[in-house]
Order: sequence, then C-alpha cells, then structure tokens
Amino acid sequence: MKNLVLCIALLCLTIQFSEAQPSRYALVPQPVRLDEQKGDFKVPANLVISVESNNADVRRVAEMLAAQLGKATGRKAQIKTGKSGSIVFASAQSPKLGQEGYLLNVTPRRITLTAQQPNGFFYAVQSLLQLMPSEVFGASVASGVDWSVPCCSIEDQPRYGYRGVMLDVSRHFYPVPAVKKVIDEIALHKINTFHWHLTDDQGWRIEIKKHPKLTEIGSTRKETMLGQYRNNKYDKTPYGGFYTQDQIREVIKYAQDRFITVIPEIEMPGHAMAILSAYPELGSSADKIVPVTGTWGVHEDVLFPREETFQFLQEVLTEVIDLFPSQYIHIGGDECPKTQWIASRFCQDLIKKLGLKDEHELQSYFIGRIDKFITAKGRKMIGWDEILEGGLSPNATVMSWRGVDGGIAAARQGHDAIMTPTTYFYLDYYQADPKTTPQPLSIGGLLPLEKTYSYDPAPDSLTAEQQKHIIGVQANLWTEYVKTPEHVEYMLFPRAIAMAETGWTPKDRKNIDDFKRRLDVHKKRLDALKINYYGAPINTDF
Ligand code: TNX
Repeated sequence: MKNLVLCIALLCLTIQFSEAQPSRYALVPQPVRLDEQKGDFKVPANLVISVESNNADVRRVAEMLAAQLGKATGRKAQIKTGKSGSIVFASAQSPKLGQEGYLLNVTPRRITLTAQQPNGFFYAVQSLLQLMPSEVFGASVASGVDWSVPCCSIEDQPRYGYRGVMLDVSRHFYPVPAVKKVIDEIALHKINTFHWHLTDDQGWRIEIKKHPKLTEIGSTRKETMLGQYRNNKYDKTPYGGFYTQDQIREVIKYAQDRFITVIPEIEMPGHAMAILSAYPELGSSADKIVPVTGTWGVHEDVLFPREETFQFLQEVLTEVIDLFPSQYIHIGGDECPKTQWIASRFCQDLIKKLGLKDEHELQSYFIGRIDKFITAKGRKMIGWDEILEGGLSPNATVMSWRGVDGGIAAARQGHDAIMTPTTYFYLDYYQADPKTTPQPLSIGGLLPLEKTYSYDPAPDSLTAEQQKHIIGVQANLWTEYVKTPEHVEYMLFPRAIAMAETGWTPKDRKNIDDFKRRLDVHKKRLDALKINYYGAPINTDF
C-alpha cells in the first residue's frame, strides 16, 4: 500500500514536471523516431562543417547550411573535407535510409548528419535548423540569441515518395521570384514536388517557340470576373503574363537545388479556351471566336480530337518535355464538357469509325493517344481522375481530386495514384467559417487545418499490394480569387504543412494536438522567414 501511494505520488510529480517543461523539440513534419537527450551543442565561434563525400550536391547542401548559419549568427562557418568538424556530413551505405532518409545525431561535442543521398542530407539540414532558435531563419544577424541545439538522435524517412503542392498560375499569374519563394517554403517542409498548373481557360503561361500565338494571344484576357462565380461583375483591365523558356529553366534549376521536382501541367481537352483563342481551328470550328475567358468555372469550348490537334499538342509537349526533366507530365483531363462533341458530325463519325460506345470513350481515346506519345518519349502521364471515365489508358497515373474513389479505382486496376481530395487538400477553400471569421473571398467550401490534418491516404478497402499504388499526397491551390503572392502564402500555410506531415510521418506518429503544439513554435520560424500564413502577425492586407 505504501509503495502504491509512493508510486502514485511519483507519477503525479512526473506528469507535473513534464507539463511544466515545454518540449525542446518541435519538428514539422514529425520524424519517424526522435530520442530526446540531455545537454546541448553550442554553436562555436569558429565553426567547421566537414563533408565526407565528394558529391557536389552534398557539398552544396553543406554550403546552404553554412550560409544560413552565417547569415543569422554572424559566425562564419568553414567547410572542409573529412570528418573532423563539429558538424559532420557523414556518408552512409545503408539501403535502409533510402533515397530521402537520414540520421541526425546531436551531442554536446558534435552534430552528425548521415544519409545515403544528397536529398537525405537536405532533409537532415531542414531538421537541424528546426532544432535551433527560430532566429536562424532570419535574413540578418540576430543578436542576444543562445545558439544552442538540444541533444537528440533522429532517424527519419518519408512515408510516401510523392509529396506535392500544386499552384495554379493561369487564373492569376505570379512572377518568378514569387514562384521561387513558394519553392523555398515547401522545401522547408520536406515536400518534394511542385506541380505547376501552367495552362487553363483564363490564360496560357508558358512560352512555346513553335506556336507563339499561345502566349501572344493566349496569355492575356480582356477582363477578370470579380467575386463569386458568374456574378457578372468584371474588372475590365486586361490581365496577363507568362514565363519565357529561360525563366522556366531557371525555376526548374532552383527547385532541383532544393530537391524538388517540377511537374508541368498542360490542360487538355477541356480548360483549353486560351489555346482556342489563338488557334480556334483546334476546337469546334476555325470560325468560332473564343476569348481567353475572364469567367471562372467549366466552359464548353474544348479541343477536338482531330489529327491537327494531336499534331499541335505533340509539338507543344515536345518542347515541354525538353524543358522539364520530370518523370511525370500532367495533361489535365478534368472537367471536359462533351456538349460540342455530341453536337458535332465529325465527333459522332469518329466514335463510329473507332468502334467506341460514346463521347466518354472518345475522351479516353484522346488521352490514350497523348499517353502513347508521352510514354514513347520515356515519360509518364498523370491526369485528373476524370481520365478513368471511358477506360484508363495503359500507363496513366491518376490524381484523385473528386474525393478518394478515383485513386482507389486506379489502384485496384494496378495504376499508381496520388491523393488530392477536395475535402482535405483543396487549399483554395476557406480556413474558417467566413460568417464568424472574416477572410478574403474564397471558393465555397470550408477546410480548416484540423480537417486537412485528419486525412489518411491509405484506404482500408485496398489490399497491401494495392496500397503500394498510392504513391503520395498533394495539396492544390487554385487561384481564381488569389491575386497576389502574399495571398498565395496565406492560403497555403499552415495547411500545406498538415499535408506535408501526412505525406511524411507514419500514421501512428501523427497527433493533432501535438502537431498544433509544434506548429505554434514553427510559426516563429515562418515569421522569421516573413511568410504570410493564415493568422500571421504581419500585414495580411492584400
Ligand atoms: C475544380 S480540380 C477544378 C479547377 C478549379 C477548382 C476550384 C480540377 C481538376 N478542376 O479548375 O479551379 O475546382 O476549386
């Protein structure tokens, strides 16, 4: 009995003690394993970072760390080859760590980062910076800061190999520096894919040398709808912009340096009014005048499955493939109304000639031709889940957005799928109820942080073998109402961080309360980086 009382007393004391002691560790995403240890590593005045490997990318990651530490602490770090420094980049031959995994060991005497691949070192550095005072993320020297790192041992690697963010630059256009800032911001959270939605009804944003009218005509609209869908209020100022091929290359390189793959999206056969404004002969009729529309929503002017259209798209895709080294090329495939195809003698004859059942199978035929072309070029095609309708083409990967069913169906058919369901990952939705919490105008739905965080991408209905086809997750930012880079940040963060943790952290290590605790600390880092997240103390007037 005495012992029991003692035990309970001790337990109470422990609980009190652990509550009184705020955790010294607040990493996002949460690593697979983190052993907290006593003591600290104090960043010395003369810091030596040593790198075991001769790999140029690993050395570049070490330089990035040195630059960041130098900028914030004012202490210049030297980089040396070998193992003698107080921060060591040690190479491992452990297949267990995989392409992106790493170990991070902090003792009072030394910090050791271990990885197999440059990516792993990059992620180890992201974790290390998050162990430091938030001022380490600042742009200038912070004074009066205790530059110490709490001791620990971390073993980490991602749950999913695909962790993406999509940015729509068609509805609103953001200049290159803004795109690079988004890339920096997602890299910080160990996101490894930037899906660039470059074309849509409201503007074509990528220079194509062979078809210059795409940008000469297709990149500018005469007006922009204001407010809600089809409320008939317009800003009559012309709006436009596009990226030159040099700028595209610059962004790809910038992302590569941060271990982010850029996937281009070229929309077809729907969401194609910008193409048709320049080349109407690819649609219902060469005589039809199609504007680069300033109205949001789904439009009936779509590409027609003519040989000329395939020729044109292949020429466009050839330039796109030359620019983008990504394994995947996204071809859209969503929201393609069939009204014009149904009314067209040409399409009806083609359906008969090809022995197809209906216009859905005709869309499948369309996508199948493009799939063949992309596959022949040694790449893989991704499409939104509508590409399942009328039969999935042989090499397609499905991006499941209308819920999770598309992804599940694709996995059952042995195809890869990326989960990006509207109900959890549509970052154009409101972050709180606009009736009680004023926010800038958003597209209809409500998607608070907790909801995004609650999603688990592994559906119980799939077998273990089928689960392997779920290759990852992605958050999408459509930008009908998002006019400025500051507003982009406001919509992305913090929800993209909840998505990042879902893609990285094992399910049993996820916990919303703990995530929120870590996020509170993390927000100080976002402040130091001047990121205009939802709830940020800085100016949100955009
Ligand atoms: C649906 S998601 C779209 C976009 C819109 C978005 C608005 C998808 C493949 N298509 O064209 O911008 O809804 O939430």
